[in-house]
Amino acid sequence: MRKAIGALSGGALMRGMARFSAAFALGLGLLALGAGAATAQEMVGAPHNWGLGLQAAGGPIKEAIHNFNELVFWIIVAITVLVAVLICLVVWKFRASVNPNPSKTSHNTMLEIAWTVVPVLILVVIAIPSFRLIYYQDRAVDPELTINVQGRQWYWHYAYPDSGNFTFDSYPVRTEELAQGQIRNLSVDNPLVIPVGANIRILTTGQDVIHSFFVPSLGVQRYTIPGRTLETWLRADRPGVFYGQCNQICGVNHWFMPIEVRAVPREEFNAWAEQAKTRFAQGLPPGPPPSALAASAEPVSTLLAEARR
Ligand SMILES: [Cu+2]
Repeated sequence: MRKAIGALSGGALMRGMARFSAAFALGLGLLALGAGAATAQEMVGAPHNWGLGLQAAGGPIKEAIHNFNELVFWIIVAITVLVAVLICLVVWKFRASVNPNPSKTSHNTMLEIAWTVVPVLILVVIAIPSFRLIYYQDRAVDPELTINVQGRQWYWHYAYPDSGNFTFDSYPVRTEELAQGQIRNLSVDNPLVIPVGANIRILTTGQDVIHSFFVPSLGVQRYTIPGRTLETWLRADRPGVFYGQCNQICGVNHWFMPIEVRAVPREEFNAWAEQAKTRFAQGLPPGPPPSALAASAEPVSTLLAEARR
């Protein structure tokens, strides 16, 4: 009888395990499917509630920033742990009850050399990748396209000298006019449209005061200074929408300068640039890229004309 029960429970166990592994395999399959869908989906580079750490990377510069951030983070953790352990050790080992006569030591040459040299070495370890990152961000290597970005009180002015030399202004969408999928104080009427995978040179200037072109998820930040042209570059490695803001206090409507970058497939970019060129000749704003229209059913804000008044 006991044998029969054993065989029965053994069989049940085998069946249970088979069921579990089937469910596990199904779960893995679904996960893989989900991941596939996620990569095919548009990325949204924006802050989110309860977010910790840096925004996700939409391109190579931000990935380099992530790597550098991780290095510095673990160095900070190691130093903090070391100092905390040393403090605890000293408090415990040299407490008054077991150490009634305190030491009168005031110098220790070897120790002093060590606590000078070790921090210098740590700074060198941080400085090398830090400078490498600065120079990586500084210049575009073989850019396919140049976009001029001008900060103005209080909106952005973009020019595409390589794609038909059209220009347009970019203003935030009002809260009451937000379409589905748009973000308050971040979505704009005329986004900066770029082709996915292209190295894009960004040249910044300021018209009136110092502004700053800042898109965290693409790892871009450059001041826009009147009378001066600064260079940087960006690349989006997947389609998506990447938000930023002017991050230089530039006056009373500083908040009114969000940035929206839309990365679209190259053919779509070419079609959009062609359309923008034609519309520019007619005195019209460029209009959104087709994928942005598909994402929101409602027409794009008409804020531009109103904001100019
Ligand atoms: Cu500004």
